Amino acid sequence: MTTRLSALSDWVAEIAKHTQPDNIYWCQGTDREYRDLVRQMLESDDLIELNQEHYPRCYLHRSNPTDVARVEHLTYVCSKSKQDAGPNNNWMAPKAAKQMMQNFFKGCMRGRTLYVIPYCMGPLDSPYARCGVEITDSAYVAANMYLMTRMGTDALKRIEKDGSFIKGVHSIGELDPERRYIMHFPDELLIMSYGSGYGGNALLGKKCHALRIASHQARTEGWLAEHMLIVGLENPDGETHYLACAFPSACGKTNLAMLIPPESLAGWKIWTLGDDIAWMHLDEQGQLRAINPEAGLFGVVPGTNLNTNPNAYKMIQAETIFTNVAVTKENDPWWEDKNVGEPAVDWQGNLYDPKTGAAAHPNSRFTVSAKHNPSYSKLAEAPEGVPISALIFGGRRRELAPLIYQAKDWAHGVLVGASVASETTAAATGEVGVVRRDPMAMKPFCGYNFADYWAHWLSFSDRSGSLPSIFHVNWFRQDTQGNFLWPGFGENLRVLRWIIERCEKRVGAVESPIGYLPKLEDIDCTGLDLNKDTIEQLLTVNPEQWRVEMRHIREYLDEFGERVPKQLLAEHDKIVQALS
Ligand code: GTP
Ligand code: SPV
Ligand code: MN
Repeated sequence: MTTRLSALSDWVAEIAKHTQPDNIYWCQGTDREYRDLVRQMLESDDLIELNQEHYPRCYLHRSNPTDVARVEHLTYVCSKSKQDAGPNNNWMAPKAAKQMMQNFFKGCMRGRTLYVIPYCMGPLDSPYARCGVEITDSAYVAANMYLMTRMGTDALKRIEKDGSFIKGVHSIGELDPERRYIMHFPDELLIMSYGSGYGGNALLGKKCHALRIASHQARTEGWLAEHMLIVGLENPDGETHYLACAFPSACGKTNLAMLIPPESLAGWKIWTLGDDIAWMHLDEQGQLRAINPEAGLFGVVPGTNLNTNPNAYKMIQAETIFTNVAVTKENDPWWEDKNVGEPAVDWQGNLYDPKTGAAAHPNSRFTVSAKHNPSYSKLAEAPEGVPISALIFGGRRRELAPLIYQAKDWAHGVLVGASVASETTAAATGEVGVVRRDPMAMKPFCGYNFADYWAHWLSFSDRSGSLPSIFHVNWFRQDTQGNFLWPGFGENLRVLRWIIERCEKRVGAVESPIGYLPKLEDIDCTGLDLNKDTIEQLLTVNPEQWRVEMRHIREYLDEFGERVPKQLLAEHDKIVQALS
């Protein structure tokens, strides 16, 4: 196969000439092709067959032990000027960055196959969808892109029709952490990734295209590309509200997108649209609408069990690629808090020894097509997307942030988003558990200067009078012993219900300096083992702690200098005043 689009065939030829692969293969996106890829990877030991009786068509991939997460310190946004990338990004001059990458790529595919992967982010017939082509020398990447995107012949047809596409060049290289870089060239709509085979570093349609490059495009074109899940909540009367929620990596998006209502809320139904990325546009009526650019999930495995996330647990019983989990004696995949079986061999392939730490890597992941999600929404394929009633920001904060509060208006909501802070997780290499600022959960993913990004967010109120309400949640408050105060998971629907009632103006609230809080009696806690003190604690704003927090937020905003929108600082001042 090849293409009649010369911009594409010329580019593939140019990359092939430079990287010198033995073969070139154009992915068609058929099931048969996927099975061939799997067969090859089983032969080359890139995949290990799991117990096919218990886990049909499930495989295990063990990545290089130095290559188990995103590498934020090696990820760069190479815009023309450093200021355009902003203090939130690493920056290198485009020419120097490209030169360095060209040196890495020279001859790197000798002895390997070059896969050409045309893909479409979003439903193929959606005006909001955008296409790209990833060139890679990794069969694992090709197989994952098959499960996670609309890739192959149909995407290629759309690319030929559009005449344009995002270029992504990827090689696993030597998997040497010293020769590993993830480079973005927003002005050329180009991504170059070398030296990692892992998730967000290597599946270029995901974070590199659908967030970093897309956020840059979204700014110039007037839309939003966000690190958000999209979920539909259908009440017992059959009315559905759609929410888009931004939580940092490994902070609960997949879980919330697939949650199962608790018994006390029987009659509610939850529909998943997306679990990681939302592209949102204003329609002609000024309604914000969202599509999920992805078609599959690359989700955190540890913690998934029949209590926390039964939908996900069932979804990954078949047709799933597991990366870096442990295995049992029976060759079933195993992970911490699976609550079934015992680990025999750890994620690195060694006999499991509890002294060496977790059996599954804390950032072990499953890859699975969204079609296998029992709660997958039919509207996930709707070209026009779904109308969003509320936007929710959240972080992992053991103290300070209450369970839920509502921003007073859009501009305040933008400040709430810009102020998100969260404890770091295993999703990126580096220390775990330290609080860091992660505005809109986009710290690792915004493809341009955050100051300009906040201005872009603020500008939406000039364009629509019916924007969604904005909320902030925190499922992760802890007591002094380190126990979570809130049960979380399915029980989070109790909080989401209050959010919907607020959107429908059916419930009141208590005004506080930081926003509107629920009255205690308005969060239904029937059937929860939660005493009144705890719920009070979860819904309390401590002015002393918040004054300190506001100081930290201001210091953070000041890192962006003159470029920070005055309106955002004015919102900040208002809260400081209300707290004093
Ligand atoms: P990325 O895929 O990295 O963007 O992450 P995500 O936001 O989709 O995170 P995910 O839903 O996979 O959750 C990651 C971790 O948070 C898992 O270990 C979950 O068990 C845990 N978690 C999710 N929701 C809750 C919750 O409501 N309460 C508590 N205590 N933990 C949760
Ligand atoms: C994240 O880290 O936010 C992820 C996983 O969703 S990865 O695709 O590796 O970025
Ligand atoms: Mn993510």
